[in-house]
Amino acid sequence: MANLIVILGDQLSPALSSLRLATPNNVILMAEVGAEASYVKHHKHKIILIFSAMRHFAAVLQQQGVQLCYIRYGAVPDVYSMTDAVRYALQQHPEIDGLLVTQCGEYRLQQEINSWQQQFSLTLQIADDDRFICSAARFNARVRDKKQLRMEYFYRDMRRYTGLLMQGDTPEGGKWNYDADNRKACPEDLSQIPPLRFAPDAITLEVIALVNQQFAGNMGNGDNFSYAVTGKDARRAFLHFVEQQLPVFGDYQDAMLLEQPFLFHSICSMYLNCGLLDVRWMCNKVQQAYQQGLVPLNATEGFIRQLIGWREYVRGLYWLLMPAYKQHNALNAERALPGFYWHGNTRMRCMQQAVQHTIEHAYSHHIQRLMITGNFALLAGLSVEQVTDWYLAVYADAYEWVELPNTLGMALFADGGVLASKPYAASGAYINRMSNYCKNCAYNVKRTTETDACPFNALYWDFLNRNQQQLGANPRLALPFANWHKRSDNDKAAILAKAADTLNRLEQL
Ligand code: DLZ
Ligand code: SF4
Repeated sequence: MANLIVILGDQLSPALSSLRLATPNNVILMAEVGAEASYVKHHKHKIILIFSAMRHFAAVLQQQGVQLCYIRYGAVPDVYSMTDAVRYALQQHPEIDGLLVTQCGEYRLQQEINSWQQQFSLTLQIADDDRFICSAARFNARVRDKKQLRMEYFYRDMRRYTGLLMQGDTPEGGKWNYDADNRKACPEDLSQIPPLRFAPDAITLEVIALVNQQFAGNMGNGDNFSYAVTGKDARRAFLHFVEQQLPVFGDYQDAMLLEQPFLFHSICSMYLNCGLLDVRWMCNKVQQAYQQGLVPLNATEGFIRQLIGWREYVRGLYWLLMPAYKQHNALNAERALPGFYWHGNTRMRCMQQAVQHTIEHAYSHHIQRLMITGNFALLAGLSVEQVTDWYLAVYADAYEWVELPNTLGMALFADGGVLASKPYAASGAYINRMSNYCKNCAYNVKRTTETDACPFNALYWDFLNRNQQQLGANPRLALPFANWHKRSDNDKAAILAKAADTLNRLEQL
């Protein structure tokens, strides 16, 4: 059988399941297409990363002598979508009598792929994406019949399944989870150890020029792109993280410091999610570093948990619950996304920093995403659709399988508690504890109703008050609700008035 094997922009792994099935008469199709580059307004660095990594990956395939059909952005006039690209490739290769694709990471595009069988009257084979450790069948069997799908038990199962950080049946060090040791605020004089960056080569420079021109209005400046675009460089970046940053990463993984966008974070999610890194290889490297005494257990366990626990868990949930999952809006959040999510011009220092880092790097770390931009969106009741589209667009590591559960479920609680047992709502006090932003802010984090009061404070109480019906019975919110009810009527009225005023003036914050 002569298959057309379609490799997508986030499937850049030499051991991809569809490539393992390739035979010499197969043709491989890769395409930079308008539809995928613009279904949300992607950050320039995200497009550059994907296009440049695709071109580097294609160059290696070509060296290996495979038959390759590579469509560069704008090179073939009638090709706008992946479907158009397949039609074009079939015209060029009439000998093709089958289509082969590794399962895609987004429901939207998978639906388009599923239509190809009928559209082109060819057999279509979808190969499992076994770059993930937990198959859909395994995930569904694990969570079936459980009323509440919680990560912790899934994670323990994955530890046993992979044998990572296990001594026989017991977890390394006696505990499954060392998160309690991972929440330290950063001393202000602690300097980040920056991740490894790479000067763009000729291929990347060409892509930068293309993206600067064709996507001029998108977020970011292509000229300061310096991420890895090959598997080899991505592995170098990750080993640098393991040796230099990981020993400190655990302690300060939730901390935020002014003008230090990366602290000790690996930023390797963008490489892993487009296929340049392999999750099993990464976990083994981290475990080896621990066994050699180079990295403490809290950092090792915390990192491995993100990879084999959280990452696999959100992916399983996404495929289990789509397409209905995307429609959830449990807290009826409909307010328009304020402009500062795109330009970063706001006097709220925390927000300004999180958005500025995003504009500069198509990256901000998990606490900036969850507790600053996500928390603000939750408290202000910003439109679930607009917020999820924003996250999908602006982060270089964002594909819907990972972005949607993290945003809609974790940050916005729009799934009503499928993913998280309580909303991650916090006032300015949390941000003040975990960062030095508040000291450098025009607003006063200790105040709630005064002119210079931190906007997060009144919005926090307003959030609880307006969602009492949905959240009032949640045992994990009993204390905050009790604190709200203890307040005098006058206090409550003043706070709610301040919140209403804040919500009316979002663009001026
Ligand atoms: C995100 C993205 C972008 C920007 N461009 C392309 C592209 O031109 N060609 C392609 O094959 N894939 C691209 N992608 C990734 C897809 O949109 C989609 O997010 C993933 O394939 C989902 O698994
Ligand atoms: Fe953010 Fe409020 Fe702190 Fe300013 S005072 S940085 S707005 S939490």
